[in-house]
Amino acid sequence: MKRALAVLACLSGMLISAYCMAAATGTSSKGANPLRRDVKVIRMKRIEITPQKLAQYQHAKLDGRISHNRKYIYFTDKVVRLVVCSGPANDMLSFRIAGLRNPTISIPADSTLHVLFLNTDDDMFHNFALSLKRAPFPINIERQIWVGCPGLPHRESNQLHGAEMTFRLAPGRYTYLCTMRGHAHGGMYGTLEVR
Ligand SMILES: [Cu+2]
Repeated sequence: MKRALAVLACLSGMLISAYCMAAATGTSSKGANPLRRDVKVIRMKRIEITPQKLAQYQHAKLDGRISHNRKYIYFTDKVVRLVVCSGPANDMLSFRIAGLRNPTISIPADSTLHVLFLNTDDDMFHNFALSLKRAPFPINIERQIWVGCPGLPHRESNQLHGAEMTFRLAPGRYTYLCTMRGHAHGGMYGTLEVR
């Protein structure tokens, strides 16, 4: 009897720890989603701009420091502004930030992150989203693993579609990505570090 009780206690302990682990990694549908805990969306607004305005945004002063190898942008201010565009025609499944391809962005803890995402592509929908998941990404991205703007239409002759987003993030390592089918899988993602 004692042995049976011990086995039972051991089994229930295993079940409880398995449940706790699933909750922590967000694999349980009942557990809290860590993404909701770590990423707060303060503001999200769709905008439309003219191509003339695009050049202004793209050449706006960058407060961050670009590394010599042009792979990182390091911010020290508590207010961070990023202008993020979809890649050029010969590299559509990528982002451009301050002219860099999918750079790693590093921002301080307790900062407010303003992202202006602009779809500069002329034939594909793209979006900008944040996730706790890391590459490699599957072709179809589950809705519950990201927060960000919906897919924005490609540019028209005199109009570009964009979204202004403001986030507050817990310290950690995030991925910014495009969640359109096959895009992150094809390389449309980068790292965002909150240190
Ligand atoms: Cu995309």
